[in-house]
Amino acid sequence: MAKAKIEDIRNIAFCGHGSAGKTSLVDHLLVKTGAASGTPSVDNGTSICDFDPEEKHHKYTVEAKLVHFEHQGKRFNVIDTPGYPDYIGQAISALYGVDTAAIVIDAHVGIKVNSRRMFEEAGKAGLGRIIVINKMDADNIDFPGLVNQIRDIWGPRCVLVNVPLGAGANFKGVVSTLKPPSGAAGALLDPAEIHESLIESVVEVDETLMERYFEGIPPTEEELPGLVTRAVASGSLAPIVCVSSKTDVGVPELLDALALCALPPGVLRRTATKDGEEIELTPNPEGPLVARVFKTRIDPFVQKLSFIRVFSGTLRKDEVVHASGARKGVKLGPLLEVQANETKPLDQAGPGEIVAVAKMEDLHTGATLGDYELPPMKFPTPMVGLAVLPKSRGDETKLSGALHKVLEEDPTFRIDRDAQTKEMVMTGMSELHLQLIRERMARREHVEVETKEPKIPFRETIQAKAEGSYRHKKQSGGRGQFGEVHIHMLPLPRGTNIEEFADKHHFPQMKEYHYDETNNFLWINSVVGGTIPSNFLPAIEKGFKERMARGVIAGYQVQDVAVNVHFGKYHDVDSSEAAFKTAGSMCFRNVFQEARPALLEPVVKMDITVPEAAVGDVYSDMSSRGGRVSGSEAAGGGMQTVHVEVPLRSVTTYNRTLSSMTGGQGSYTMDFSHYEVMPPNVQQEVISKAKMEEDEED
Ligand SMILES: Nc1nc2c(ncn2[C@@H]2O[C@H](COP(=O)(O)OP(=O)(O)OP(=O)(O)O)[C@@H](O)[C@H]2O)c(=O)[nH]1
Ligand SMILES: [Mg+2]
Repeated sequence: MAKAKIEDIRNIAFCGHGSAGKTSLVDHLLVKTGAASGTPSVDNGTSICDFDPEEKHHKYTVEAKLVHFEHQGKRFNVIDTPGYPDYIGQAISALYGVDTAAIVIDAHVGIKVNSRRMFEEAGKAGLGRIIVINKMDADNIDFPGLVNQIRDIWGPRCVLVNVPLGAGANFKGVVSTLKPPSGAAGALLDPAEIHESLIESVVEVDETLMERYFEGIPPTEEELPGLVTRAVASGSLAPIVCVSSKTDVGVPELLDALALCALPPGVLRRTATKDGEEIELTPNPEGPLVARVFKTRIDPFVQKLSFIRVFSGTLRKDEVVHASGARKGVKLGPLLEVQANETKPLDQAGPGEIVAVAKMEDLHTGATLGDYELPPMKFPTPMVGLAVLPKSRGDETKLSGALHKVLEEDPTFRIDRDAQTKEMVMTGMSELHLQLIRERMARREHVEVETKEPKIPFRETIQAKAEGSYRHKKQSGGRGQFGEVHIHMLPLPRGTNIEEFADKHHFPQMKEYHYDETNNFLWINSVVGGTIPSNFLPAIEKGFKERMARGVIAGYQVQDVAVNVHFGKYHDVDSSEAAFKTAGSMCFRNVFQEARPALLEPVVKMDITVPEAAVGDVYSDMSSRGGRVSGSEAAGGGMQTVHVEVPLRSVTTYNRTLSSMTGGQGSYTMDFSHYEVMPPNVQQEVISKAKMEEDEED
C-alpha cells in the first residue's frame, strides 16, 4: 500500500476483560477489510492474532499482537491485548504504542474488573477511549441496564454513537446517534435523545460552538469530526459502539466509528526531555527523532523483535541511532512492518507509525530512540515467586538462558538469585502467569523445570540506633591482615531528605555520602585525620553491602539503614582492601544485632470484586489473614469491589480461596504497596526456619 498520511493513521489497542471477544473482533476486522482471508476462529485454533502455540492451546490471548488494515482510506494499526489480569503487563505496554484504547465489553456480563483497570490505565496514559459492546447476539442482555452501568462507573462522558436494533437472536443492526434517522423502530434506546447528549459532550471542547449550540444552532456536519476528535482527546467523550463479531452485525459501523473517533497521531500532548529541557512532540517527519521500544517479542524465527512507536522524526533502515540504556549507538537493520506473525521489510517509518526491528540485542522494552528521553514506562510489580530448578541436572545454563529471554519480553517478570539459598527465583503476577512461562520455556527451549513453594521477599531492618566497632586482625605467618572500623548505625525512614537527616543526627564531619535507592541505604563517610586511609573506604562500603545482601538475622536483604563510618585504625603493612572489607562486613553484622533488628514483609493492595452476597465472607476472611479493609464500592451488575491491604504471605494462593468462596465469580487485582514490620510471632517462625535451613546446609 502507499504510505498513509500521518493524519490518516489510527493506532488502537483493544483491551478489556478476558473472553470479551477482542481477538475475535480484531480477526474479523482483518477479514472484513480484506487484509486477511478465511474464517479465523479463536475456538478452533485458527485465529490470526492468537497464533502462539500456548494461545491456541488455552484459547485465550497471552501476548499483545500487532496487525494492520485499511478502511475509509485510513491506516489502522491495531494491538490485540490479553484480557486476563495475569498478563496485564502486555496490555499496559501496548498503551505506550497507541493513541486510543478500545475497551471491549461482553454485552452479557458487563464491566468486569480488568475492563475497569484498563479503562483507568488508558486514562492515566492520557489516551482516547472508545467502548465497544461486543456479543450483542448473546442471550439475556439487559441493554439499558448495561448502558446505565457503564455511565455509573465511567461517567456521563460515555455516550452511545449507535444504538442496537434488537438484542440476542434479534440483533439486526445499529442506528447512528450522530445522524439519527427519523424513525428507528426496534431501537433499544431512543437515538434522537442520545443525539442531544452526544452533541452536548462534543461542543464542550469549543466555547464558540457551545454558545452557538445553546442559542439553538447545532454544529455543522463538517465541524462534527473535528469536535469528536477533540472531545475524545480531552476525555469529555468516550463513545460507545455496539457490535457482534460473531454475526457480523454492526461491524461496518464499528469500522466507521473507529475511523471517526480514534485519535490520529499528534493530537495528544506528549513531551520528551533532553538535558532536563522539555519539548512538546509534534508529528513532524523532519523533526528530531523521538521513538520508543514499547514491546519486545521473542520469536522462534527471528529471535528477538523490538516494536517501536515513532512519535517525531523519521526512523530509517540501517541507520545508527542513540538508544537509552545502550552503551553505544545501535545500528538498525531493516525496519519491519508486522502483520500478526508475519513481517515485511520497510525502508523508513515516520511519526505515528509502528514498526519492528529484529535481533537488536542492545534494545530493551522502554528504551527511547533518539537524543530525547520519554517518561519511563510503568508496570505493576510482580509479587508471586517460585524457586525454579531444571529437571535434568546440567540444564542450568539452558534454564538461565530461557529465563533471560522471558525477562526480555515480559515487563512483569523478574528473576533473582536468592542470596541465602542460592536458588533461582522467578517472580510473576500470579501462579497462572508463572505456569504459562514454564509452558513457553518447555516449548521454546526444551527446558523442563521443577518449582518449589513461593518464596516471599522478606527484608531485614533495624528499629533503633546503635554504634560499635570491629577489629579484623589475623597473623598467620607472612603478611597479616589488619583493619578496624567504627560506625554509627541508624534507621533510615523511606523518603528521608538526606541532608536534613545528616544535620539532625550531627554528622558534622560528613565528607561524602552514597545513597542506594533500591535498598534505601545511606553510607556516610566522616572519617577525619586519616584514621582510615581513603583508599580503603570503598572496600568497607562493599563489605557493608555484601553483608546487607546476605542478611543478618534470617538471611534476607537489609534495607532502610544509614551507616556513618567515623573512625578506624590501620596498619602500614598488614592493612589491605580485603581486610577492611571483612572488618566492614563484621562490624555491620555486630552493630545491626544491637540495633533492635526486625523482619519486614511486603504488604499488597488488593481490589477484590465479588457478588454482593459474598462481601461479608471476604471481610471476615481478610481479617483472619491480618488484612485491613479500607472500604468497598458497587462495581455494577450486582458486584462489589472490596479494597484491602494485606500481608503478601497470607494471600499467595488466594485465587483458590476466592474461587471456592464465590463459585468462580470473584476476581482480584494485586499490587505491591509497602513493607511493614511483621508480627513478632511470625518473625520468630521465619527466623527459626532460616536457622534450621542454615544448619542443614552445614
Ligand atoms: N456469542 C458471541 N460469542 C463471541 C463473540 N465474539 C467472541 N465470541 C466468543 O467469545 C469467546 C472469547 O473470545 P476471544 O476473542 O478469545 O476473547 P478475548 O477478549 O480475546 O479474550 P482474551 O484473549 O482472554 O482476553 C470465544 O469463544 C469466541 O468465539 C460474539 O460477538 N458473540
Ligand atoms: Mg484475546
